[in-house]
Amino acid sequence: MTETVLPAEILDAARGAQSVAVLTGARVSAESGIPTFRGAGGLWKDHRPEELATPEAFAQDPRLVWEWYDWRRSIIAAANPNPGHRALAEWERSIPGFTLITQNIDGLHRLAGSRCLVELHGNIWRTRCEVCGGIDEDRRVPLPEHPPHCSTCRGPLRPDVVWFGESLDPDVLTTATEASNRCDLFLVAGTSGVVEPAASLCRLALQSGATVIEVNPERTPLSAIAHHSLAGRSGDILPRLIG
Ligand code: BJW
Ligand code: ZN
Repeated sequence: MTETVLPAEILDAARGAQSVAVLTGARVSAESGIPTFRGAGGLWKDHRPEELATPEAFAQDPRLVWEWYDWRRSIIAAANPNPGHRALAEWERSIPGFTLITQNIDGLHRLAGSRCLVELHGNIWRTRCEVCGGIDEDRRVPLPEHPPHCSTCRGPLRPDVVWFGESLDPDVLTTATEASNRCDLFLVAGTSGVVEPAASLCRLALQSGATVIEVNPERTPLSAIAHHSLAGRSGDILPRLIG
């Protein structure tokens, strides 16, 4: 495979940054074998992910939605962080101000060693009770029932993730917004840049004067506003950009 040559100007911007915010999306984890939301291989039993990741789908058929999440949990449980995840974890250790904002719910960034991490859309290993609101970590694969039930009040549990039409946790969004506003370099990798409010973090960083670098083999709505678009796979480009 031919490697994209990384221009010196971009390498200097990445290596000279003092305050960095990174936004990652599904494709950073796809290189660990995790199916993505959009594009090839996204279907599960003829269902489109966008139709399952909604409160309406869960209200209508909680068993179906839980079966989908259980299937994804089984894939994620067997997956390992890839060079893209590891490069970002290493970068965090060498930069004074670093925040990794991820749309991914799989926990692979933490497994790779990232600590200054904001999980915008929640985490697939947490459950939330529909009755008492209690949040718990539950790593059982498969789960014994669909839906599983709360150990405190026996109410039905849902995955502690953010579905379409639901608000993001305000504290999580504030942390992500502040990091995007104060960084001097904003790197966006492996996301289609169509889901809000995640995509707007990139615009915020731009308005605050940050240099924006995108890593994606395809063009996205963010390509037009980024200062630099690197066409390639995150597992290939990130280790060379940062290393
Ligand atoms: C590679 C590669 C390689 C290939 N290396 N790259 C403003 C305008 C219009 C609509 C809205 C708006 N504000 C809010 C909305 C509504 C909605 C929204 O954004 N809709 C759009 C689709 C239009 N947003 C919401 O509902 C959000 N809530 C909210 O804002 O509340 C207030 C509100 C509500 C309603 C109206 C107004 C305000 C919540 C969004 C929650 C998203 N949740 C999900 C599911 C999480 C749980 C789960 O996973 O089960 O999050 S949806 C799904 O999309 C998931 C992902 O995190 C997210 C983003 O996907 P991502 O990461 O971009 O993945 P892909 O697959 O789409 O893209 C991969 C990319 O990688 C591609 O570009 C490839 O080219 C590239 N690639 N190989 C690097 N090797
Ligand atoms: Zn409960």
